Amino acid sequence: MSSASLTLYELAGADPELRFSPHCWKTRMALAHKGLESQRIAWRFSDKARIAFSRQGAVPVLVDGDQSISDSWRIALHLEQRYPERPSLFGGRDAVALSAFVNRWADSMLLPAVARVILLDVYEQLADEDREYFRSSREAHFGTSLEQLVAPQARHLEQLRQVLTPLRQTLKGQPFLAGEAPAYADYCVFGMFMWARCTSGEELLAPNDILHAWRERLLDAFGGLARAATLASPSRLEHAMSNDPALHDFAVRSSDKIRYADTDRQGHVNNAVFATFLETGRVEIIYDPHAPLAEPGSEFVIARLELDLRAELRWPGTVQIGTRVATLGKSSMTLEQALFQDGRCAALATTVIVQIDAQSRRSKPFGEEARRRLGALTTAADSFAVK
Ligand SMILES: N[C@@H](CCC(=O)N[C@@H](CS)C(=O)NCC(=O)O)C(=O)O
Repeated sequence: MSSASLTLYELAGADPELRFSPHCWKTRMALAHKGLESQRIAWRFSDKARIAFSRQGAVPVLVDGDQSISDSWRIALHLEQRYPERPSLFGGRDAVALSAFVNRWADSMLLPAVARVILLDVYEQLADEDREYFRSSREAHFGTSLEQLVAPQARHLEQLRQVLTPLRQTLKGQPFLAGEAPAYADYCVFGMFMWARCTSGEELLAPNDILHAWRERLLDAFGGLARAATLASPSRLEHAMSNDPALHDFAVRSSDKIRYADTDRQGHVNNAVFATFLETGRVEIIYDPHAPLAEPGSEFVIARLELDLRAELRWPGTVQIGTRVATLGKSSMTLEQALFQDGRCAALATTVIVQIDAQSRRSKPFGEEARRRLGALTTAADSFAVK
């Protein structure tokens, strides 16, 4: 039977070949299980209009002849019903309800647990036009920034491995969740692992984990279909795993719009403007109009500014500024700052600020209140030395 009439819309990253959606992977595996070929179309979050015909805004969307089906579960049911002569996707009628349970479990328990480990990596792989939407929608969903969400990564990895316990116990008695051969229940879970594999450098499973061997078997299934998947670009991964600080490492976070006028003949933000962005972050601490840090008769002056330019800032966009107190002396403090665009660290800076007497112009010790407030802005993160 020809299957040329099947078209699958799949979520893609900045690299159109990077197809990482967990739900789309369920459908990829389901199509392969049925031995069906499809035309695969890269889709991005900002491309809602292209799937408007499906009357909803998420992928996968499968177009089968004149029918369009959205939602990976509904697609699975459709494939089973439409192609009954091909291998059963569920392993028989009775297994449909149990597979539905596994799918719900994977979506409601496993997906959030994986998200807490990889969601910032996912963000790193997205096309620029998708980033703001992804960040704001996912941050609203989880009620915290992407950086904060994934911050206790070791703990989240531990929690994820706990969530996987019933799968491990099941696989002690059989090679696949569905039994002797893989079926849709396996693909529901495997989709989550493909999501991580395609976007993140994080290894979710220890090599001696029974699930590791199960995942290997599925990577090899259907001629190594999943193993051949395009993976995250090494440069983006490298960035995500670099030792650069992240915005969440800073106690004070601000942002500035990058203006066209900030760019120079080289088309990037001019280096002198970096210092102005840093100032935006510092004044949030020093010149809060409702609670000025300087006591009456006192002012702050900069004694030193060290700036390490690490990447370009580009118009249009927004720059995020992280600021923290590194050390607090008698009348001076050292601030550490970093600039970020789209999660990428563009500059590191260290500034020494001295409190002076407005009249005598000489240094003047901080009062108790200022010391308390500045003390609260230090972070446990390792200090960086600008070189
Ligand atoms: N229950 C749906 C979930 C589909 C879904 O959430 N897809 C994501 C990609 S992984 C999406 O397209 N989201 C659109 C959006 O967030 O606007 C399914 O199983 O297909």
